[in-house]
Amino acid sequence: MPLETPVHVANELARRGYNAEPEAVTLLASAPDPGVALERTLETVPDDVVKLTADHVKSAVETRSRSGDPPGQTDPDGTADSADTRPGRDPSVSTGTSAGKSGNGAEDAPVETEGVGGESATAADDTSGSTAGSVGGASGGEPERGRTPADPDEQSVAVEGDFNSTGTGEYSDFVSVFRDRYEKLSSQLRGRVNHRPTDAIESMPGGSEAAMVGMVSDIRSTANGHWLVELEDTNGTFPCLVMKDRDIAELVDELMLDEGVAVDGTLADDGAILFVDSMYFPEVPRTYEPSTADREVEAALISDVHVGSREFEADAWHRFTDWLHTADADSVEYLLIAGDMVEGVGVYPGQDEELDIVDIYEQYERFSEYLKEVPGDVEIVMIPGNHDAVRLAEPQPAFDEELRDIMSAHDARISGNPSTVTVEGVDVLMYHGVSIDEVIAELPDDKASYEEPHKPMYQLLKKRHVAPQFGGQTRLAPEEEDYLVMESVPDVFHSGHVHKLGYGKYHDVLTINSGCWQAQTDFQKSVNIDPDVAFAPIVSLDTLDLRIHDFE
Ligand code: D5M
Ligand code: FE
Ligand code: ZN
Repeated sequence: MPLETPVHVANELARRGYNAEPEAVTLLASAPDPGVALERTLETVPDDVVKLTADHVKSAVETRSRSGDPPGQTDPDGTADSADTRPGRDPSVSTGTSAGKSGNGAEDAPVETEGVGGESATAADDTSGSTAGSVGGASGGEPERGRTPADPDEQSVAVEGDFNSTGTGEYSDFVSVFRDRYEKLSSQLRGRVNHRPTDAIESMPGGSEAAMVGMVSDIRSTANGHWLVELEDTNGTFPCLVMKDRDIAELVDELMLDEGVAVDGTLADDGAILFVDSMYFPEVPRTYEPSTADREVEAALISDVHVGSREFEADAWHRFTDWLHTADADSVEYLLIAGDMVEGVGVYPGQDEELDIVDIYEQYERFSEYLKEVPGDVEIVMIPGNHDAVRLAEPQPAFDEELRDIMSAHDARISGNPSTVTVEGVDVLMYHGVSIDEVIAELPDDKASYEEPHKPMYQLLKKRHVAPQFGGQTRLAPEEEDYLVMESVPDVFHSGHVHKLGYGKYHDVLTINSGCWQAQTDFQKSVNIDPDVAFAPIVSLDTLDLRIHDFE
């Protein structure tokens, strides 16, 4: 078998029962004849060795090391990584000049970088000399150097989100999750207004100024075209009227049921209704300053791999993992996968016909094989999505023991959906993204659409909740606490699910929807979903800049 790429080499070694350091794989793949180098190495290593090191390879193969080269650098004949001849592209995402006022939330139009979607995503390759160019392998005289493994002492990753499910689905759980949501969101809104509980407002005289914090329990338009928004707190509900000719009427478009807001205004003469003057969302404070890493290090953010689907793009995946083995990916030390590892079974009607692997466990086994192609020094974190074999209702628990065992090869960190992953000081909120469909369905196109999948995520940030609405498309499981509230502001917000790539900044929070690794399925065709396939957004953790690689 030809061994021209690190992945081929790693696979061949695995087939023969060997594990290998990434550096060893790189050395072999970059040898003049990788096949010969591999044979020679295996002949010379002691019998008890199961993990090949770079030293094993070096002592077996004559490498013509050039002086000054970093360890692991050899003098390949330029055939390394030849599998991919298509350079990735680097749209050089700016740090995104975020704007957007919060306060009364009257407007929030952060100047985000363009979403890459539809046409632009498949536009001609960029030749502007971006770093991504080296994906394509040796281009000209300079031979390509392989990956230099990360120093584990410098890496740090902590994951929060593997909650303990106590919910039983009973009424009392709904009461407690509602109370907890109210507590958490009202504490975020408290500074904005001097609010009173609904029962206190009920006993205030007509004409008084009043403010309240509540969850939206109903939105109706009146006969005159005004908006009647009913807010609920832990004491009861109160009707609030937003007049159609006021600026704030536009905010009603952004409201979703069950989200928490604050309002202030004046009570009607009979005290039975509040005329709203201002409305506030929990929001990301305008003063928010994201944290960054202390060194040059990057994280690749992906999702929706969908292994097991006939449309899973294995070749693109190989190009991605091959690239991770190159010097261009030296600083990519983390890989965060935001759900839908596999295609699953029985997820939608007629799915059987699109399955390549029909057994769910086999799907995870295959996924695990693909994961092995990722260099061993890359720390992986993954959470489930709606195609994965965990309960559908959110928050979704982490994969169970059986699935963890299947996926144990790479020692990935496995957590629930959503989770906050702190990578070298940078908080990345990972949420698969099912509620994004709902935000898009409920809000006007300019606020949320599939073409700009980061914008509905802005709405979630503004509402400080990953899945505001109960009882809609997003299935929510009541737990003692509302784990779906964003109690703290993330530095990076990462989702997938809608299979569209888009990114931008919302009040300085880098927001990314990472696309997918599955070509359009017949089912998606029938519902008009045109996916962005095989992009890898790479975040620089020290600057929060982004480069996007295209492995299609
Ligand atoms: O979701 C991929 C995308 O497809 C996401 O935006 C939801 C959409 N989708 C999934 N199922 C349906 C149905 N039944 N109708 C309409 N749109 C749908 P994924 O989670 O990968 O399936
Ligand atoms: Fe998906
Ligand atoms: Zn999904």
